[in-house]
Amino acid sequence: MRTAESGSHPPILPPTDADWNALIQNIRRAESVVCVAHVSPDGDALGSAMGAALAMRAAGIEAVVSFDEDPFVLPGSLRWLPGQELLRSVDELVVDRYAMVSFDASDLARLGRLASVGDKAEFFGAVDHHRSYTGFGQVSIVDVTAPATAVLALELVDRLGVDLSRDIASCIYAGLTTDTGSFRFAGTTAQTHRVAARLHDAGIAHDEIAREVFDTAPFTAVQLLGDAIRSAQLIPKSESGPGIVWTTVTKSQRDFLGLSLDAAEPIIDTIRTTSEAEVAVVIKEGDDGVWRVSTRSKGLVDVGLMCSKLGGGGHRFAAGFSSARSPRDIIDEISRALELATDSSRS
Ligand SMILES: [Mn+2]
Repeated sequence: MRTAESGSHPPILPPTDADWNALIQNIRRAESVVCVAHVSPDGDALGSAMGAALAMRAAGIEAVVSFDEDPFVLPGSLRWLPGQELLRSVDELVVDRYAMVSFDASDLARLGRLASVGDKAEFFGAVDHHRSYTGFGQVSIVDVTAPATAVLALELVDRLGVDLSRDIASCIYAGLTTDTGSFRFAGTTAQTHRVAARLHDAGIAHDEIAREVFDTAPFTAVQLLGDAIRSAQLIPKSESGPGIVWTTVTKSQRDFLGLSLDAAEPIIDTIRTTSEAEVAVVIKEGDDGVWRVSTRSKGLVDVGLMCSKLGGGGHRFAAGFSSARSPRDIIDEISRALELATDSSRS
């Protein structure tokens, strides 16, 4: 039973000027800065890290970008990102004295092997917007109201006193458009659109970015989506729980089509359109045989809270966790967790 400590996270306060000054000071003082995205990096993690590193370079600060992935390749939807000459794999990082700043990672486990690189850094800062952020940074720039870490990365660019170049703006926009689902998710505000307007003014090609990030996939990925849709199941809404639509993507299905795990990432966007379901779940088998569980909520259920109870994390509307159990067991576990959530929201 894991219900007792539910919701006991202390509130995370938005960053103060003192926090920002501490971050900037440590970045400027460093011999070099390693900007880090979380494992299985998405547009927000990589766009933020890349945009920040490009800005640091423009400010005359030595900076590189890293994330822990083997093989060390960008997800297909992000291969257009500017600044890729700054990328270094964990093994390629040859730095003696350095500062490290993580972007969009809520806890150290999300950094993979780079967590220990952070331990040895002279300074370890964190920029994030997850409510589940654990406070691991010496300086934490964490705003849980920010729709994307990229918004905070843009403030970092400004506070470095760097002009917003088209390349930097494109990286920031990658993060913004990813985490807002093209400005459709609830976290999008008038301020989000003002940020987007600034990025437009900096010369980004928003239509090309949208096509790369959301609307481009090889035919094999379309076939994988077809497989996932065909095997999707609906657990109807009941007294005790919300409607859940779920499906699985096995390693053998991917292997047959020659696809890596990130090719399965967009499947949930189609599955979650099911009108009878409040919650959508896609259970994807990694190359290591461990299942990566992605969840989405339409708003009644806080899947971020649910996933953090199941060992993962995320936001109210989008969250995930990993599990070595079978998909059937995983979906049972989720159903039970949602029943509990429904009970407690009534009481
Ligand atoms: Mn994010």
